[in-house]
Amino acid sequence: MTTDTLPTLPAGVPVLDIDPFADEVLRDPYAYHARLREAGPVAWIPKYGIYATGRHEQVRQVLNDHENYISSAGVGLANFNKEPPFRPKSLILEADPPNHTRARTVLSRILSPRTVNQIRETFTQEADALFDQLLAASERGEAIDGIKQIAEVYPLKVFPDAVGLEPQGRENLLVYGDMIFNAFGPRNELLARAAEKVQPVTAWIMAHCQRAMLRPGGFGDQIYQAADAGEISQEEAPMLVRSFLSAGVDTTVNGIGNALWCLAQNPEAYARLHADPSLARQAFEESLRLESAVQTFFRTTARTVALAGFDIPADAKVLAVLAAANRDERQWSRPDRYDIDRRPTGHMALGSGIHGCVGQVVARLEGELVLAALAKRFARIELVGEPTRRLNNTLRALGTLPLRLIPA
Ligand code: 4IA
Repeated sequence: MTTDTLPTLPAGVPVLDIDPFADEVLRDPYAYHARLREAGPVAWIPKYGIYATGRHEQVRQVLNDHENYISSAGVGLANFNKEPPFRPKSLILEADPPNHTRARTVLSRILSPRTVNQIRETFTQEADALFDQLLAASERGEAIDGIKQIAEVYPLKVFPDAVGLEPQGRENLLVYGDMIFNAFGPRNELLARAAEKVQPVTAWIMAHCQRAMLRPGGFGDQIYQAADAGEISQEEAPMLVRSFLSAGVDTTVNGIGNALWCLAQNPEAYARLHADPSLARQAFEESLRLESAVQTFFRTTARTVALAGFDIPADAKVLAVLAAANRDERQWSRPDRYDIDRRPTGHMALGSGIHGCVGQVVARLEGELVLAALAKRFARIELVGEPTRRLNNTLRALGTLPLRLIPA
């Protein structure tokens, strides 16, 4: 029968006896994703007392129903109705309308398509400068690490520059991101190890959310301008800068790293991209679908809600496996294939609905420019060693990607 601690399991919901956050599952999640989709439109995971969904239709439904599936109780495993958040809640991610709407309005104006027109030239020059340098190294016959030397350096340069951060100390952003994305999962070893490193880093992050640390005119300063205009309060401004620093780096680092990995494993796709670098945007988009940097997100039910005919009780945690939806055979033909001629519209890698990635125009710009700069200079890219993984409760992340870039 029911207990006080475990949520009630509604009759008929298939049970999936697996730990989605175990090392071996995180290392190779796709067999688990297939089991989750096969189990049914929604499944119960006893280890954590949560529901999980991995089919495209239901993931989409959950993410597009923000009244029944709320974010203010946290978008990780922790239920903020029952335990305090590990850091003050994000004003945009961990919020529902109407509070969410105010924050979202400010951030979406700062990260608008108009902004992209303004930053595009600088972002392009930075990509060209990086790949000119990599071309010189390749001509000397040097192998490179695609993670350290491409996927990390580029976003760590262009995005904090645009936010208006000083150059020193940016490596803190990666440590902070690693912790935040682990903290959406359970309190396992991964989180414990990330949390060890984080105290001085959190202090650094919060200090750099202050207006005096932000270049006038940058994205960060524009948040303070919105506070000056009365759209948000002065206390909310540093918290929204924190959202830039939380969500804007690790995501694009791993998005770009995973795209490089897709291309390194698929020489025919790379050859097509090299022949026509205008495919860069599509190639990046398809890698978002196939190797989604943000693999999962939780929602919390606001009331009893019917999902695919099953009643999910109020205040239950529902795991939306974005990466499983992105390989659902009900939605995609040959879902496990990296096909840069596919138009993967409707993938869930950037979320969907009112919480869909607010920085997506900037994220896509970075991905496109990196792949285009690469494709223009190099005829082939070759894996010259086993890539290693950096396990994280939420992110699909490589630690190293040994590559040889062969000049055109
Ligand atoms: C925030 C989902 C992920 C990209 C994300 C992480 C942190 C925040 C927003 C989004 O701190 O607001």
